Amino acid sequence: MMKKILVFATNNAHKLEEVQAMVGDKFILKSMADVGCNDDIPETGTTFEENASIKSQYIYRAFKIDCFADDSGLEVEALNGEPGVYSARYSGTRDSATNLQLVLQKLEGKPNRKANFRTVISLILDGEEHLFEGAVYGTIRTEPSGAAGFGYDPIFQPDGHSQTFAELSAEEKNRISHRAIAMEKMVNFLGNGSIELLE
Ligand code: ITT
Repeated sequence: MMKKILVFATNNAHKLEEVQAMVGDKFILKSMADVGCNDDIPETGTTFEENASIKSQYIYRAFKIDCFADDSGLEVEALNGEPGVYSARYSGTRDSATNLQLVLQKLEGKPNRKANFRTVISLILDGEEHLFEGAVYGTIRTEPSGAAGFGYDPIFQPDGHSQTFAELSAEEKNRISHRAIAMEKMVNFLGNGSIELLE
């Protein structure tokens, strides 16, 4: 019995850390750097599905290795789903504090503060693609709060909780997040990681 080796096609160290904590020792997870890839893959799609697919296909084409990618973001109802696929660079920069301030600014005076995080994972296993999705619903606070997590975590309060994602512990966020839901689907699909390999 050998453990499955999967490359996680991300340049986001926070995502890698979260996903590593979720899979534990079920798989051997490799980063792009581990396989010698430092490319910033251009995300030219207009949906999470397309972008997740672009990232995983890029790694598969280059390295012919089983891999997955996550494309994710925050969708705010009163902003017609923005920042959505543009979450990483909403304000034109990658600076999270600037990006979340822009969301707060655009929501000023709007009573509807409903939002959700969404992740789509594209897994390429033996050359075949499989998609997994996860979403978590909540509201946007009026001010950022908390220092854990990354991105828009300080302004997102998941339903059923009184703290933002950035105020919850990593363990708690990783139990309920959009990424946790999508990852659980992928892990179940992979049979909890104990895959028999012939070599
Ligand atoms: P890779 O493409 O290299 O994986 P990225 O940061 O560019 O890294 P995305 O294209 O998927 O990732 O953009 C996701 C952005 O959405 C991310 O930069 C955050 O701003 C936001 N985001 C995604 N998941 C989040 C989470 O769990 N908490 C807070 N913000 C999140």
